[in-house]
Amino acid sequence: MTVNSSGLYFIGDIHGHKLKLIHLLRGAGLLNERLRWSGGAATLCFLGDFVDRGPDGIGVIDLIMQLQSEAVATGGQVVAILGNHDPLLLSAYWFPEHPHSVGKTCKDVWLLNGGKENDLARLTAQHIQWLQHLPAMLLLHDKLITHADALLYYDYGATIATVNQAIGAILQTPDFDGLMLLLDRFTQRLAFADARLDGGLRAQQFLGTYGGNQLLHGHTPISKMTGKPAVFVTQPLIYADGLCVNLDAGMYMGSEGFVYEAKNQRS
Ligand SMILES: [Mn+2]
Repeated sequence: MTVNSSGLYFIGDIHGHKLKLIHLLRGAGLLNERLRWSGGAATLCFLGDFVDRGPDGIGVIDLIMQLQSEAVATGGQVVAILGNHDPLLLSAYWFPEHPHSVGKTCKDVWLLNGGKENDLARLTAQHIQWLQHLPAMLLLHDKLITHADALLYYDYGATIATVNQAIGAILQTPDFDGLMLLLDRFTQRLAFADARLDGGLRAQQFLGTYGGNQLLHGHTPISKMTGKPAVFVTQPLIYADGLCVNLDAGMYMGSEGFVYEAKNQRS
């Protein structure tokens, strides 16, 4: 596939599946055979959840960091936002033995959620700093980007800048209680789902608060919304009267994933 040099591309939750990621990027023309950025001036956005469940979360982060610096050189841009598994890994790194809930430490909870010892062992100061500075939400052209299909962002502010500042402060401190509360709030999902009577209205209000004409998110594997097994999920799920786009293919559940090219809807 030839890359659209002014294109806007998205990839959802990768969860350590680096080989699938390479395959996706190669297929979209965003990565060449030497595994270097070939996206020219295109924009590529990752929706968080780089680690846990799959085999090589640190490898995924390394590749994204590499693409970020290479893309700049050709006028492109690679951006990434914070998932919930990314701060979950940090909680296991900073507070491994700290009690989380009855009889469980932070590290226990991370392991129960697919944490990989191999990722924890390879986590460097550079990775930590990168994770600590990921924005929780972004506006790219006319698209609002979050990891989660959840209202938790309201708890941190009414603008993108205040939300990113508040969540960034928790990770940069790091603030144990704030981190536990953030991870707890990140268990929310399906806030805008068609299964809810008020899903569309909530999506409208969410976009009204933060901006953008469509919300692109990950976090909830599409198969959990449609019942279709993840191995058959090859495209995004557009729902809530077209206001929401779910980009979580469920790569850890067996999907090969997909690259989504957003069309600008400027009128
Ligand atoms: Mn996820």
